Amino acid sequence: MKILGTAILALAILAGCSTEEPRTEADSVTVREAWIKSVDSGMTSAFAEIQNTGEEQIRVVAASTPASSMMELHEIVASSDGAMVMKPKEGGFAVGGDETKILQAGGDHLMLMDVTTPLSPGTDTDITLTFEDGSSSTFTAQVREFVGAQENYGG
Ligand SMILES: [Cu+2]
Repeated sequence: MKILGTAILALAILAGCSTEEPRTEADSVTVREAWIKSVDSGMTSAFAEIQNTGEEQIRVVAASTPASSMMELHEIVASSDGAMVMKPKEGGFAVGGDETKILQAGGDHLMLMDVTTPLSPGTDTDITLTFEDGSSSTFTAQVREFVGAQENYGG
């Protein structure tokens, strides 16, 4: 048992000294300016700046928050009758190496589909983004009052 313990310790030291740590997509991501439109229930949108500090493209494939039972990644497109509607973005949000993707009103955004806890201005809540490689990153988003353009929900 003594010998086995020593072997495991040696392996642990070797692993710790490695300079080739596998880098996940989450390791490359910094999220800034995250906020959510205040709402008591139903649907609302969240926005943020997703910076990719790595050289490889990353891709956000899912999002979640304790404040909503379901979350989607949305884009805004023109429907057949010319109205701007939002819908789930196929393939999620790709962010190129050394690029920043800005999620903002009128463009790509995170959608809370079923708010279960009232989101009041001045409070904040966590949002977790999951990336294509399975890694994830959690950040805090401020809840703010927003009286700008309201998106239509298509479908
Ligand atoms: Cu939406």
